[in-house]
Amino acid sequence: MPMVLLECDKDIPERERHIYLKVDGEDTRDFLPISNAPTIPGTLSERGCSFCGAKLVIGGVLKDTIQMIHGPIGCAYDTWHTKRYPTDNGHFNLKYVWSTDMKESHIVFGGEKRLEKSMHEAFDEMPDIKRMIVYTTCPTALIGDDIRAVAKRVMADRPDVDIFTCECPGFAGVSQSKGHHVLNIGWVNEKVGTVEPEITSKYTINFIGDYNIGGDTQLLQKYWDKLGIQVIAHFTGNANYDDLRGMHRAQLNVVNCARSAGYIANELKKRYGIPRLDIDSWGFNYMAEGIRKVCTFFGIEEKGEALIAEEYAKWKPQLDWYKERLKGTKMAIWTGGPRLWHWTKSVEDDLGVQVVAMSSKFGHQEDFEKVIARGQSGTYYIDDGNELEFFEIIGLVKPDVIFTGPRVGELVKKLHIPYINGHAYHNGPYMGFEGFVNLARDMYNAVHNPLLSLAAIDIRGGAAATSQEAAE
Ligand code: CFM
Repeated sequence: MPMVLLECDKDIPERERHIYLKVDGEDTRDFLPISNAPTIPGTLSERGCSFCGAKLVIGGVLKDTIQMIHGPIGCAYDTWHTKRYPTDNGHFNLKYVWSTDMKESHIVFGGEKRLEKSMHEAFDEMPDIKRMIVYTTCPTALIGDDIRAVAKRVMADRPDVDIFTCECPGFAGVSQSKGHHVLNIGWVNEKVGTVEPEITSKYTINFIGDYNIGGDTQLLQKYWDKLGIQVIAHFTGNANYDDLRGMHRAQLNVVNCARSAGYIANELKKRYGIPRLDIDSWGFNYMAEGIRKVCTFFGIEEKGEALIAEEYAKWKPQLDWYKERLKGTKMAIWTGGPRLWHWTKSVEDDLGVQVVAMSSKFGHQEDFEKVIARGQSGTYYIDDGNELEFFEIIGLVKPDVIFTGPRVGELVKKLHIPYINGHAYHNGPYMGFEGFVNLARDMYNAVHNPLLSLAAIDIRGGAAATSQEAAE
């Protein structure tokens, strides 16, 4: 019985088709969980909305761009600075967000005038910033505000500005995954090819699907610099708007997050003939393999080997120190989707950690194919999990640490199980060699920190004094 109906799901038996327990000797192709499908009524999903997938995940990362959210104030606030993607210009993107703050009267009478006014106001207030992305949200899409027409008018009034419009309201798809798609395709349709980048190296790439979480992009940039490879555009970590307009000039697209940005890599291949090379940037084995693949493409293998040797000499002893102490740790990963397949084998190979349960909010079939192929038997693979299922799974597999977001993290804290922010990291970067040592350190600190077990002590009635004495 590879598909699992949990006790808590007995009233929503459809959930059985979304939860898989890998068993030895089965042909897993017969048992892929259903995914990228509408959330089942009765389950309290922790998915995000499509607008969030476009704004929070991809567009909002840009470091020189006004993010104008045409909608009620909550749409702006809830997709602002909740992720940590720093920039080298003082974190402009984390400091500011703009909203048209739609109220009932604008919904009734239309919000285009208000949007136009807000756009001018934003450019006036930030005279150094000349780039903007405008997003529709559910209400402004429903009333039919034409944000493209407004953007055209503003660009006609201000010839030095460039504006991209993203029409992806929250309801556009079953999850945030739809927002990735809309932004990818919109960008390649409208903006790629409109700026000619300056070429400074014989070897050029776009690095796609890396959002500089905790400084990932900046760490990997050191590797590209050492290899003499020019990154024309980072899609979109620490990136300028105009860098991304020059993506058509790269010789190779190197893709990390295939889920959120495989679309643009595929389009660049179709339209401009740029090959796509997928790599994993988390973990020693994977990072080395990724560097080797990129270097082989350009015929600079020796440079790659020298970089890998240098990084191993510097960081491998530290990794091994943690491996010695983390071996056998049981980990759960409950994030969006791709990090499941990026991480499950890398923590196993590099740190001796066993991943016992994985839940994906919005992964597609191809993500489950990858994660189940790379994951272990005896592990649960869940699509679009809900909180009750998480609690039940915890009881079944007893993880020592859970990589997830702050919302579910708060829940597991109540069970006195340590959680690590699997989206924004605790103390990143986590990519690359140095980054994976950081991940190991955070995991070690979480698993060995006595605070959570101390928090489990009921201090009413003098128990605190007793435990204090016991500790002495
Ligand atoms: Fe790609 Fe991402 Fe992820 Fe993702 Fe996300 Fe994310 Fe994620 Mo949170 S782009 S799909 S939509 S690797 S925000 S930086 S961590 S759920 S697994």
